[in-house]
Amino acid sequence: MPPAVIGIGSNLGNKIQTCRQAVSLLQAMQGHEVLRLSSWYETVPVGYTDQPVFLNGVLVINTSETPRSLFAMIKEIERKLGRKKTWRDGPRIIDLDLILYGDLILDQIDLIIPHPRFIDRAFVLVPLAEIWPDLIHPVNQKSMADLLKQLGPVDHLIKSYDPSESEPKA
Ligand code: PH2
Ligand code: MG
Ligand code: MG
Repeated sequence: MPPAVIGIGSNLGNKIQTCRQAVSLLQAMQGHEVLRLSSWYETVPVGYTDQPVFLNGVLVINTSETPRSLFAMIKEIERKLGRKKTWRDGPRIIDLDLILYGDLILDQIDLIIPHPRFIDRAFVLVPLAEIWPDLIHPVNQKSMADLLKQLGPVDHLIKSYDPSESEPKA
């Protein structure tokens, strides 16, 4: 079963609650096992900036699904949690992105793996390097720790909740 990395983000509603619900639903998918979960980070919006701060984290699961069917399952979880269509990079109640799927390289019109922008995004690289620093990027062969170093100094990103905490800090 290849390990898949899923990026989780939310910047509308009760962010921590929705992110945790997403983890529960991902955990409950048949044929999956959660291997690692990062801390949750408050992050400034990248791209379209005039919107609330995000809560971001990443999860590693073992999957027995094909990349396509895993992708369909995470889109279904987004729908269940109330995701509505807005605009590109716009605000969302939940965003689940398939970042990596083992060392698979896939380039299709609606699904590109590895996620094409994640190595430029501290809100994915910081939590991923936290839980799996020596994971190798299948295209450029660099580790997550090295990719994070390459990104340079990271600010505007605050560790907010530990994955083991059931309730948010005051
Ligand atoms: N997601 C985006 C665009 N910008 N910025 C932050 N901080 N966190 C996100 O999850 C995020 C973003 C597109 O999915
Ligand atoms: Mg996204
Ligand atoms: Mg997305």
